[in-house]
Amino acid sequence: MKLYGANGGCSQASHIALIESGLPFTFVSVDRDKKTSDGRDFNRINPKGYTPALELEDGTILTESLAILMYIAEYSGKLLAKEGDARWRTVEATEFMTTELHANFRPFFSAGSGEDEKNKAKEMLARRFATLESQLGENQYLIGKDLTIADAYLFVMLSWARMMGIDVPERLGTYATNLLNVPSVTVALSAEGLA
Ligand SMILES: N[C@@H](CCC(=O)N[C@@H](CS)C(=O)NCC(=O)O)C(=O)O
Repeated sequence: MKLYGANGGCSQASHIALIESGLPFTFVSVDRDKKTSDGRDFNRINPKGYTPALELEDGTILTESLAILMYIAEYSGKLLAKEGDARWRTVEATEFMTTELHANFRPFFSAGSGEDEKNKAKEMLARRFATLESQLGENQYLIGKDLTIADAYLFVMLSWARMMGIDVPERLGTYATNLLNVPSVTVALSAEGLA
């Protein structure tokens, strides 16, 4: 498999998940001009134009973070409980992050956004992070005792918050710092030139 991703982008969650899964894959980075690190036009690979995109063994392309993360989990048997409450809580939390959390970072990545828009987004992010903090409680990982696809995504969202100078609840800050010691996270950051 091949993962197309942007260094430090939301695709990093899929990158961490792939490393953690142990499935064989190569990482191809995509720059702002939609050129891949091996010199191709990414828009021809994924006409949606955004990362992540996962090239499967049959050459087809799977897009959308939630689908990619679940695919990785399904094929590796890791990062997502096979059944029961933990499975659905993981999917619920990951969807919450790919939509409700991610969307509120958009003003910080868009050159045309004003302070008012950014402040509204900050307020919403604070509410979203508070929800996740209460879900985390005193636990090491968001759901259950093992790392899941939800943790991979939350790590990226917390990195973005740190990069944009957005405050996060203390327990989430500690959680993100602890995740920096997880080998799959370290390897992904290093491969993306962010170690
Ligand atoms: N719905 C997509 C959104 C992916 C997305 O927003 N990717 C961003 C990077 S975090 C991107 O590639 N943006 C560049 C663009 O849209 O041109 C998903 O959940 O995977």
